[in-house]
Amino acid sequence: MTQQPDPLKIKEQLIQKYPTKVARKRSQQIVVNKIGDDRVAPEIMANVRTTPGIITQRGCTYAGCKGVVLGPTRDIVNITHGPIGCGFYSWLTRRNQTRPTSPEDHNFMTYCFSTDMQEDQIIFGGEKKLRQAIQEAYDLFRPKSIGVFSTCPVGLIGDDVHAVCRDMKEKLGINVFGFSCEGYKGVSQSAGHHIANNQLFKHVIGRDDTVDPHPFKICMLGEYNIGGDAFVLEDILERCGIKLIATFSGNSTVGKFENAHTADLNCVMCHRSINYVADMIEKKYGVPWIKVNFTGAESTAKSLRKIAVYFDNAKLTACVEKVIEEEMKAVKAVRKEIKNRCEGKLAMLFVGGSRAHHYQDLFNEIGMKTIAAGYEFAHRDDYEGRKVLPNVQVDADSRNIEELTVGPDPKNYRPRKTGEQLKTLDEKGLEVRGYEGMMPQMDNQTLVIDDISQHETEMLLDIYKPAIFCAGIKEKFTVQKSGVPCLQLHSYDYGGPFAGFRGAINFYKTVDRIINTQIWSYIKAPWQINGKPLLEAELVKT
Ligand code: CFM
Repeated sequence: MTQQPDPLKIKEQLIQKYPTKVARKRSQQIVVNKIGDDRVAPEIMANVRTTPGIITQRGCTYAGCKGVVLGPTRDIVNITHGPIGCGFYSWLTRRNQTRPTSPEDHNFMTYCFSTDMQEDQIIFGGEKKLRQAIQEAYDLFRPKSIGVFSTCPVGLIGDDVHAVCRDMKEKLGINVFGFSCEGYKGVSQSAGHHIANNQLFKHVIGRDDTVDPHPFKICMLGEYNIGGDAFVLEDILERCGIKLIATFSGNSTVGKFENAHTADLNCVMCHRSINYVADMIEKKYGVPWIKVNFTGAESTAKSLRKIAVYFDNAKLTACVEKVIEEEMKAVKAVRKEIKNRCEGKLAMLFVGGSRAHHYQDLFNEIGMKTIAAGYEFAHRDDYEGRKVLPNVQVDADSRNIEELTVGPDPKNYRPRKTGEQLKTLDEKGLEVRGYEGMMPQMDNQTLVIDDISQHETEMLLDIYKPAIFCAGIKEKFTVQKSGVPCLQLHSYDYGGPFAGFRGAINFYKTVDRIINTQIWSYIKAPWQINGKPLLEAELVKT
């Protein structure tokens, strides 16, 4: 690998053109990584408002609530209460896949439901139209549950969606509940995750107490089945002999959420979007949670082993080891070949609130180095680890969002492990309720950038000329115009799955194809490279 430029100097370059106040703020969100022996990361500013005028990658609170957390659930009718512009996004374009188990199984994910608010409702209120929309959806589809999602104007005019939902729940006899997830409510989609978590906990989880007799029951939290990831994981877990009670919320149903509290362990994939549910289930029902990562073959093996250690059963452990051994054979064969072509190349990842971390494992596996990474909307704990939580300032965002007070359920609180047992598990490396965050796992002298701007993106591309840049559809084409391939880690560009062992193989091959194609050398026209035209005409006078 060639010598890299001094990251501190690059940081200065990135903020050079900003007005002083903006530069001061951005300089706290751009950090040169330095992890000491104590594994403590330098402090980064995160989860703060983007300065107006800066082109951000972020989305809105409604996107985080409706699109991310509830959207992937197939049997709930999700109604967007708002103008039709927001309604377009009630159509799930995020590539969450789902597989109904029978023809009777509901699947509403391909539909758009919107109240289509007009001027009339903005002036005189939209509650009546919302009531009609819920009734109409019920008459047409007979769903078991209906969710109502508030967009910005709903908050501005003050419609009481919760009161309407309460009435309609009583009238229709099905579960109807609302979300005050107006787009402006937080600084990003992260606020929407929290709101979604709260309402799922209040209105859904715990409604079905049926306990499956299976001895190894888990829930998967924060796996949204993008590009079929959840299908791969379901297959692995089944072969290992682990029972999946519910996934939040990929390839899942409201019925499964209702029963989630009966599992014996919660495995958290995406910490950012669903750690609240994990915490609340533990407090109310006594189910501990561990952080897992099924992105990367090694990480998948490690996560499966963590689950086996938790249940501490010889048969389960043997089964898990057998599956890992079988799968790793194919992984290693492909990896060896691809590593030859990818080793030492540079990657940058600026994605969401967990993938910028998780996908570094996959790049490591083929010998690529992550030189710069950052989240769009994660919080300090996702960067520096959960141990910073007591020191995280309650910011404007968090103050806006209700913090539920949860205590043990009088009937269903059953601690699955004693405090002593949890301590022993911790010592075995399970990190119960722990998440180390992205920075301690990155090399020193790499750049960690929160809420990266388009300007900074362009500068980074120019300075480092990485082999690959991972981001989303909004960034993709500007990145590629600079001659650097951009892999979308939100929707996988119609590729994937990338989870588990099979997904890892798929990812290695995808990256190999993207970065080793000749096409990136043709971005510039020949005359742009040589500085002079290929053909010259002369005026010939006769
Ligand atoms: Fe979690 Fe997600 Fe992500 Fe996220 Fe997202 Fe997503 Fe993402 Mo796009 S829940 S934080 S809000 S892993 S939609 S499935 S890919 S930004 S990194």
